[in-house]
Amino acid sequence: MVALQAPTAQKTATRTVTGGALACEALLANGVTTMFGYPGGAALPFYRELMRYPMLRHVLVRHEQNAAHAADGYARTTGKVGVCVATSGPGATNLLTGLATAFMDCVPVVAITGQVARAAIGTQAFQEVDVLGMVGPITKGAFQLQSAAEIPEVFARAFALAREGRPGPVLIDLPKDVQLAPVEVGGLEPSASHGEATPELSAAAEFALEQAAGLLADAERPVLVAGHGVAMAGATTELLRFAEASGVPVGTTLLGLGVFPEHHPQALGMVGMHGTVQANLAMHHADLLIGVGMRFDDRVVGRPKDFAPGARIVHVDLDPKAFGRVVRADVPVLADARAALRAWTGLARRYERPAWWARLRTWAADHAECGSAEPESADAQPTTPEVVRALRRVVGGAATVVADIGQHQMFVALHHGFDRPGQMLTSGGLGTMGYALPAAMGVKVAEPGRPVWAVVGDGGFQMSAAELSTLVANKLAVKVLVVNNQCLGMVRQWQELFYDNVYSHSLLPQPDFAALARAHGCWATTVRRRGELENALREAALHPGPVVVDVQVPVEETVYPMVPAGAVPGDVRCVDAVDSSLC
Ligand SMILES: Cc1ncc(C[n+]2csc(CCOP(=O)(O)OP(=O)(O)O)c2C)c(N)n1
Repeated sequence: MVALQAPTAQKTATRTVTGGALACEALLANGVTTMFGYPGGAALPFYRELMRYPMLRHVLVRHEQNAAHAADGYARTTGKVGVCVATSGPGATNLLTGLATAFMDCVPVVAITGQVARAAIGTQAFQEVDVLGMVGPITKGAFQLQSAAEIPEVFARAFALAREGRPGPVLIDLPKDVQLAPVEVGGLEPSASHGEATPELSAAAEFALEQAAGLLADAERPVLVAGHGVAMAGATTELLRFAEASGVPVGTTLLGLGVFPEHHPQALGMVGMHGTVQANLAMHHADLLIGVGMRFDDRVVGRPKDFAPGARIVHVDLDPKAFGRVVRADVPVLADARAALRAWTGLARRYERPAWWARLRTWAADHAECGSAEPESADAQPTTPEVVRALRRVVGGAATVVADIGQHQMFVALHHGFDRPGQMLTSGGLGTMGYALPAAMGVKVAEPGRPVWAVVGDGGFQMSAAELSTLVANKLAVKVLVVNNQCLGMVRQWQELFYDNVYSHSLLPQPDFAALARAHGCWATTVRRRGELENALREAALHPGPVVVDVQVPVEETVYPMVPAGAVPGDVRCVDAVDSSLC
C-alpha cells in the first residue's frame, strides 16, 4: 500500500467534487480519452460520475479480463497508456490475467479497481479481496487511495510509472468511501506532454558501444536479433540504418516481428521455437550475437548453457535486470534502443562477409518450403499456412493482425510477412489464450480507420467469444478469423511429438461458430473447402461491421520449423514427426 501526502499544487477557483469525479478529472489530466471496463457495487460512485464526463469514452466489455486485454491492445497501438476499470473482488481478480499479459510484454496499462470502504477492509467484507497483495508480481506498482485529496497525485504517479523505463501495468485501488468523499479542488492542469524524446546515452553505454563496435568489426559470423524493445523505442528507422551500415543479418523475436522489414535482403525472419531455420541456425553458429530490446527468453534460447556456443553476446536493453538473466551478456549496453543504434551506426563499417551470407542463404533456400505444403484439390480443407497467406493477399500490409495463442499464432508469425511495427500483436510472454479478440477490439477503438483482424484458434475463440456482443454494440468492425482445427492444436502437437500420441483432453467439441456469431449480431460464414477461402475472406473484408469467418482446417497439422523444448536453436527441425532427424 502506498500512502501519499495531499497535493500541494496551487489552487485557483475552488470547487467541491466527489473522489469519483476527481478520478475522472485525473484521467483526463493524464491524457486519457478511452477506457474499457465493467461496473459493480464498489465501483458505482465512480461510474455515476463517469456519465458527467462525455470526453471519457467507456467501452463496456463482457468480462473484465477482456477489459485489460482491450486496454493492452489500445496501448500497443497508440503508445499511450491503456486504461481498464473493474469493481472489487471478482471484478478485480478477473483483471489479473490481462495485467500479467501486459506485464510480460511491457505494455503500459493503468487498471482502476473499486474496493470496499476503508472501514471494511480486512473484515472479509462482501466482494473484498486484497488486490494489492495479489498484483505485486504482475504490476510495476499498486496504489490504494486513503483519501480523495490524493487522487491527482496518485494518478499522475501511476501513469508516469506505467510509461517510464520498462513500461507495464499499474493498479489504482479506489475504496468506495474515497470515491464518495467530497473534496475541494482547484483547476486541474492537463499534464504537459506524454511523448518522450530520445534519451541520452550514458558514458558507460557509449563505452560499451565502442567495445561492441570493435567486436562487430572483427566478427566473421555476426547476427542481430531485434525484439519488442526496438518497437517500443520507436527505433525501426535506426535499426534499418544500422543494419545497412554494418551489413549484419537481422532476425526478430515473435514480438519484434515487423521491426525489420521481412522482405529486406538482410532479414532472416523470426528466431525461437518456431522461428525460421536460417534465423535459428544463424544464432547457433554466430561468433557475435547482438540482442537489441529483447529478453533472450527460453523460447529463443532453449538450453542456456549451450546457447550460441561460439558467440560473444552484446545485449542492448534499458532494463538492467535483463542482463545475464538467461544468457551471459559479454557486453551489456544499458540504453534505449534508438539512442544505442543511432550511436553505433556512427561507429559502424560495412563488411560483406560472403562466406557467412552463403551459409545463411543456403539454409534459407534448403528450407524455404518448410511446413507449408498445400493440398492439390480445391475440395480439400485449406491448410493453416494457406489460410494465412490468403489473408495477407486479401488485407495487404495495411491491416493490424492480432494473433491468439497456439499453432495458428505461429503459422501467422511464419507465413504472413510483417514489415512495420505494430502490424502483428500477440501475447508473447504470457501466451494468454483468449487475448486476440479483445485486444483487437482495443486496436479498433484506437484506430477505427485501419482494418483489424483477430486470428484465433477454436479453443481461444471460445474463451472470449462473448466480446462479439461488445463489437456489435459499439459498431467495431473487427474481423475474426477462426482457424478451426477442432482441437487444442498446439497441445495436440506436443502430445503427438512428446507424449506418445496420447491425445488427452485436447480434442474440442464445439458449437457452430457462424451460428453463434450471428446470434451476437455479426455477419458470419463457414469455409470448408480451399476453393471457397479467398472469396470468403474478401467478402468479410468488405463487410462494414464485425464478422466471423470460421475456416475449417485439418486436425492433424503440425507447425514446423520447431526447436524442441530443451534443445538449442541449432537443433531446429523442419520435418514431420515420423522423420525426426535434425536439419
Ligand atoms: C489461458 C490459457 N490456457 C491454456 C493455455 C495452454 N495452451 C497453449 S496453446 C493451447 C491450444 C490452443 O488451441 P486453439 O486455440 O484451438 O489454437 P490452435 O493451437 O489449435 O491453433 C493451449 C491449451 C494457454 N496458453 N492459455
